[in-house]
Amino acid sequence: MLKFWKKKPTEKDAGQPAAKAPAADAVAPEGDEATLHEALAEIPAPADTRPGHERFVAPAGEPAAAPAPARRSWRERLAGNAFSRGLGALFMRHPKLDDDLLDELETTLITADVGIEASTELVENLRRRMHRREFADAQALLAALRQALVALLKPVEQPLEVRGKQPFVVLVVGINGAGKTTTIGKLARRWRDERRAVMLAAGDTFRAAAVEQLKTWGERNQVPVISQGQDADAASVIFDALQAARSRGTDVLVADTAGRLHTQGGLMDELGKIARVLKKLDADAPHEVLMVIDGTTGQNAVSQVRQFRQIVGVTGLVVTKLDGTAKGGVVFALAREFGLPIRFVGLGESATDLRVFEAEAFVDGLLPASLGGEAPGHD
Ligand SMILES: Nc1nc2c(ncn2[C@@H]2O[C@H](COP(=O)(O)OP(=O)(O)O)[C@@H](O)[C@H]2O)c(=O)[nH]1
Ligand SMILES: [Mg+2]
Repeated sequence: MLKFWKKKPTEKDAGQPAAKAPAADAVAPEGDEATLHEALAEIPAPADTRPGHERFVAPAGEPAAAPAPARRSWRERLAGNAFSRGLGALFMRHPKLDDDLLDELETTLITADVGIEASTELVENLRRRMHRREFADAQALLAALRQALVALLKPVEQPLEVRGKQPFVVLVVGINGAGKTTTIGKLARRWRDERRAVMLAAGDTFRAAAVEQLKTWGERNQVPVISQGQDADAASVIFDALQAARSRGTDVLVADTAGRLHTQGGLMDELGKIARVLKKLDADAPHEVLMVIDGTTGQNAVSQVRQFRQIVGVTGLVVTKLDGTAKGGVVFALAREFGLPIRFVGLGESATDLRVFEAEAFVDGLLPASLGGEAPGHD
């Protein structure tokens, strides 16, 4: 039944040499270290050119009055997704209810990154029900699949409430290129639109471009950005930012971090240090450790989360790049494996393309329109 699995290329996992931990003082967790290094090695080394330290604070002006463009629906955003294409084609090709259909369904789910265990579980459950003649036709089977997929995701549909602490500190982590800085920009826009006082901390000091990128988001949204330029100590930038946020009565502080190992110590060291210095000012900070995952990374996403959880206690996930041709199934694999709240999903590159995760809207966006049914209210 799983014969196809062996044929599936593991595009992202194969053939990458493991990166070496550069610093002797890096405290690497035993065992799984290589996996993290592999994940990190996938990311090309950034070109950093601009040393120098400066401090930049964008003016905390009035909220921008630009009208929000009409938001596209989840289904429009998720259109072209391998998941929906696969299922649409499958039921077109094979409308008859039989074991072959279920075998192919399993193939489709695994190909869409749902993960072997979750796919097998889902399909075997449907198979039992089919043999009990619970389904009159393929449509009924699809309805049951929809229900099962929603049930998998419901427990992780837990929105992030940035209340109860002032400032509420969100530490954003994840590998390079996952979409951290972009997500922070989108979050700044969202929370500012909710009339919260937001501040950003440019904690990815490894790359000059990363600091500039965050400043651009800050300027665009009139949100202050605390930075000390490239090569500054990330923990000191974030500590500084928390002090500034406290003195200015900021509601939410969002801190960016570097996504890879660098020469002055390991990623683990750096994240651990950031968490420690924050606790000097607020014993409960960070109040959310938000891990950003590129939704096109496939099953590698699962090992990334495992690694980051060991380094720093991840409390919520954001899955980006689910628009376009992403497979989307990794959301199910993550939900099943970790049960960590999925706070947001990225459905595009612009400021309003970050949605609070909704299990039903997501599943209906993935399923072919004729089968999933566009429930009203999924905007
Ligand atoms: N299509 C799409 N692209 C995204 C999304 N989120 C981020 N990106 C893009 O992914 C690339 C890397 O993002 P960036 O925020 O710099 O990643 P970082 O290294 O983790 O900070 C950029 O080109 C972003 O525009 C998303 O939800 N959809
Ligand atoms: Mg970045």
